[in-house]
Amino acid sequence: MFLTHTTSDESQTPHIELLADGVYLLHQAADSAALQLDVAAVAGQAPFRHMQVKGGKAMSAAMTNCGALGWTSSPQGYSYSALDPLSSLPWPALPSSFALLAQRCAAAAGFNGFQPDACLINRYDGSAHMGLHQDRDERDLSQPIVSVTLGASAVFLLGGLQRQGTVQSLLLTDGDVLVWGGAARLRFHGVRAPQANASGQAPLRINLTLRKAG
Ligand code: MD6
Ligand code: FE
Repeated sequence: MFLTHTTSDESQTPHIELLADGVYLLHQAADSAALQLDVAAVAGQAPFRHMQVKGGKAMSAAMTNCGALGWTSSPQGYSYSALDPLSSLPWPALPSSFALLAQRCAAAAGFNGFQPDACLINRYDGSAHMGLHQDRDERDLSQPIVSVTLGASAVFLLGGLQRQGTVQSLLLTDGDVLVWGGAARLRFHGVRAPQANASGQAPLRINLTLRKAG
């Protein structure tokens, strides 16, 4: 059963849906066009790339980062780093549009004082997807993650605290924001390949995940 409530000021706090303990969906809370311009500027400095995982396979989603820290994967494992391994330069600065949106949405979900220092940007085209995983590389797991969908829709898979077990499906559409913390912080989750839209264009979905990593 979903609980919903709205506040008196829809422009400040969009319709917020409690999906599970610690999982909040803020429908259409993000200004997608503006954020996509900022994504393009970040990608101009730190290009999207397909990172490798242990064993050497490439992830199907292309990734880049902005903020003081960036999440990276390599055959050696996962880590946050201050420098982009492609350029050995710092990651591009976190756009203020990203930080403000994340703070506002986190606060709407009850996480006051969220100060993201990292934003992983995932880009899914064609058949790109992300398998079930936990986000556990951040130092302070009391801090939430704010996740933003831009562009094509995709089915998000919400599992439990164990990899095995039932998984709920949830459609995320352009501008939707998920706030993820508390009892949900270590839940397994993943995302299916993006869905084609009515115009028949090749689907392209961008996902921002804002974190307090350090
Ligand atoms: C995605 N999202 O939506 C992938 N992680 O493309 C994630 O992996 C994710 O949405 C942690 C918290 C929220 C998320
Ligand atoms: Fe994740």
